[in-house]
Amino acid sequence: MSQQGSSEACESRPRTHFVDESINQELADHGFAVLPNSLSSATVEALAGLYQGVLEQVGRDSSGVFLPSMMISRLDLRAQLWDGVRSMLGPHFDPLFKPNTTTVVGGSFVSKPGAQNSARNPHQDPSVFDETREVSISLWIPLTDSHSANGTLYLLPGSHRMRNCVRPPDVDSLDSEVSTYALKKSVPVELSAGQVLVIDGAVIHHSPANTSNAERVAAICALIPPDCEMRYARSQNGAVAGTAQIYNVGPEMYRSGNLMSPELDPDCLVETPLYRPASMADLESSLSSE
Ligand SMILES: O=C(O)CCC(=O)C(=O)O
Repeated sequence: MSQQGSSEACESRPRTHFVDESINQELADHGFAVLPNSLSSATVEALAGLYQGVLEQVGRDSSGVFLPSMMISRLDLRAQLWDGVRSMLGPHFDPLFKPNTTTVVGGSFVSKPGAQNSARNPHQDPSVFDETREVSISLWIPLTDSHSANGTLYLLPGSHRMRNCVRPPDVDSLDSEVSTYALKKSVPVELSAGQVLVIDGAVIHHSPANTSNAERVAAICALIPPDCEMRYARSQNGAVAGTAQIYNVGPEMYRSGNLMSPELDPDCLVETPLYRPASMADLESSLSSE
């Protein structure tokens, strides 16, 4: 998933629920981890087939920009991708978590065409869970080998500890100094097709332009932590800083709802925290707190 925002500090960081404690520790330390086992080539092909099938229906975009399938306007096709990823990857990933904790809820795809304007700027993912209670993680799985030349992901280790837990999707959660720092200091994660990167949605990440002549597609697997509702953080009319409105919306909105200008039920408003862009002071304290 993609976009941004920033906020009031969360008090302490919860932990993830992998059976393998070394993955929980790596996520706590760095904000990302590569899983020891890859998906089979048959599963990678099936995921690629699912995505291509939908692309054939919506038509190819020739703008050259980075494209998240969450922005596809045909909501039925978005739901098809969401459900397809869930049915293919749920049986594979659910058993990696302790019983009754984290499960696969759905998924989407991101495509980076071979084009100069395909870079994705440093960002944190929008907050879709209460991050004061649970870590929000997703899986990023390239369907072709992913390396610096075709715009693999770069991540800034330790930046997930900034504790800016409220990040509306339409507002940049990082100030420009933090973004510039992230562009210089983030580390590339080069992966073979089917390798699985777990990302804490709060870790700063970006991807440079794809300078190869082949499209780089990745599947994103959305996970739901235990006893968590999916939320939507509405910014204060797009202001850089302000008071957010947090609504419990449930997974259906992310599966097939209008994410650009959602109609939100006032009865589902759960809190109204402050948000603001993270500064270098926030980042420095995050990087120094182990
Ligand atoms: O796939 C990429 O290049 C970037 C993906 C990403 O940052 C996101 O979806 O939040």
